[in-house]
Amino acid sequence: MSSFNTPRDDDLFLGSNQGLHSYGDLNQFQDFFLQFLFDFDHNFEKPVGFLSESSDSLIFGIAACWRLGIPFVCFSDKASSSELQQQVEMIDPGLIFVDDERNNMIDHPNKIDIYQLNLERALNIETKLSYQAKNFDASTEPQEIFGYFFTSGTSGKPKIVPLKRRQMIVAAHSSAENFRPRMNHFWLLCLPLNHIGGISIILRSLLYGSGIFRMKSFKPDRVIKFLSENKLFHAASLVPTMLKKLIEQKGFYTHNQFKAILLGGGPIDPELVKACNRRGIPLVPSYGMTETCAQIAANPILKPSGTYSPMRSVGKVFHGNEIEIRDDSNNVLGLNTSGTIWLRGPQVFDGYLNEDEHDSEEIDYAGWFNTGDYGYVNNRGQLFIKSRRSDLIITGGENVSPFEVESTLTSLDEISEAAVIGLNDEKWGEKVAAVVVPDIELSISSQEIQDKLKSRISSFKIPKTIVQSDSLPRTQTGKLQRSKLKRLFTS
Ligand code: S0N
Ligand code: AMP
Ligand code: MG
Ligand code: MG
Repeated sequence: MSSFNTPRDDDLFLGSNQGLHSYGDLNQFQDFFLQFLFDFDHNFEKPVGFLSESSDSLIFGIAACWRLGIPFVCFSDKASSSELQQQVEMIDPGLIFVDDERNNMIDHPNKIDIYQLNLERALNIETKLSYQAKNFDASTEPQEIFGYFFTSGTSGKPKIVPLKRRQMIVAAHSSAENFRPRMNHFWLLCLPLNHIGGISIILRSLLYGSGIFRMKSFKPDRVIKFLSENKLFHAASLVPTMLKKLIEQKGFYTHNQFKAILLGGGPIDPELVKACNRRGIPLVPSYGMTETCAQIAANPILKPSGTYSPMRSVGKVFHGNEIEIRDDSNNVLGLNTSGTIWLRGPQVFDGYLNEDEHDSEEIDYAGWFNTGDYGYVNNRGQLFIKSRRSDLIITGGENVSPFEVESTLTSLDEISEAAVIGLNDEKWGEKVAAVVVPDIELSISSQEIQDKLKSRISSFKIPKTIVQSDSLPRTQTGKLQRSKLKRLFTS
């Protein structure tokens, strides 16, 4: 295992409303976990799967996988049964650890083994390692892949991003230049654990021997209570929707309560940055994505007293990684000129799973990755994000493919055509909205449509606004004119 700091057994690893756990507990759990995998004949060629709400057991499981060099995959606890089915079939894990609530959610043709992971039970058992487990040498031969992550492609079908250990280590190191995690100090983890933003918090802690404080879900009043009671709070990773909610609360942030908030996962409203600046809240606005192991560009900690206030920039791309801004013909553009953002370097993934490197649409022959985002770099090397080129919707930090929602809508008998877009929204940044053409003979209300979608797709993908129309705006050749859809919501 690569580590920048080696924690002692009594250093704190994880806190939550269930109590505190030390690195010694993690050592003990790791033995239990490994022996469990051997006892149940896990095929180490396949990843270990997790399907659970955020819990101490889940964090220990992920941490053990990292330390043992075993690849894992975390399924979203918000996924519908059919979404899960598709994802499990795509990735084919060796076994899946589930929580109580999700015990019966997976039905797989190859009959994957399902187990419940119970941290407390594991910590109360003394594990005797078998000969095989003792000789499982994680420190010298970890697998190259650290984990697999689902990301919503614009086309509708999710894509799988395999991230490597060496890429994650570089990413953790880049982040540490800003945050310098410390032993026995906590990083607040209230992001879900199926995305890289949440997983990165665990990784940074393991590498720096620092602690995590876990909240099952994001509740602003609980964050404030935690802050007021805890002097060892170090940092938090939040998406803009969360931070907006937090600063609306009374009593959030008194001087020097923490080092900074890492803000990412979607477009950052400059007004939000200004509001934090005014109130003295130290912030690190960042830019990153699954494919770059989380943040790949970030500002230095923005303090109101500092002279550095590039309100709209997401900062400079981290050392060792390269950026190019290109036009539609792939010509590299100069400074201050907007175009598509391409990235390359030690934090950038090598390609989607099961995608032939020779006909990858996103990665070119020289290893450059097309982010699909649009922006420019100024004379000082600071990156500015202007928009996304594709139709992907980012709502509250979750990505939604309009095509996936459209095909789910038209799969209903009552709907013959559908078009889905993102509308600007105070709370979510963007919210999912749909125009539907109902079947001539069947009628259905917006509420009924939303209800019918609930069992089919994750709730954040369900359109919050639905208008019904006789037809969709199309060109003469029948192509949908997305740019004309927004009007239908204002009239
Ligand atoms: C924002 C969150 C917490 C909102 O969820 P919550 O609290 O459940 O919402 P409610 O207000 O209680 O729900 C009301 C209704 O809204 C639906 N809903 C829930 N979430 C969304 C959403 N995102 N968009 C639209 N609607 C949503 C609910 O279902 C409910 O509906 P009904 O009442 O009908 O049931 C939650 O969405 C959340 O946790 N979001 C964050 C997701 C995330 O982790 N995003 C980041 C992904 N990107 C990355 O990981 C790469 C970038 C990155 O690494 C990073 C990101 C952030 C910070 C740091 C980094 C880093 O670089 O390290
Ligand atoms: P994901 O891989 O799901 O995390 O999505 C990453 C996408 O979020 C990026 O490709 C961007 O489109 C968007 N994004 C992340 N950070 C920012 C930011 N600071 N400003 C604008 N868009 C962002
Ligand atoms: Mg993505
Ligand atoms: Mg239909």
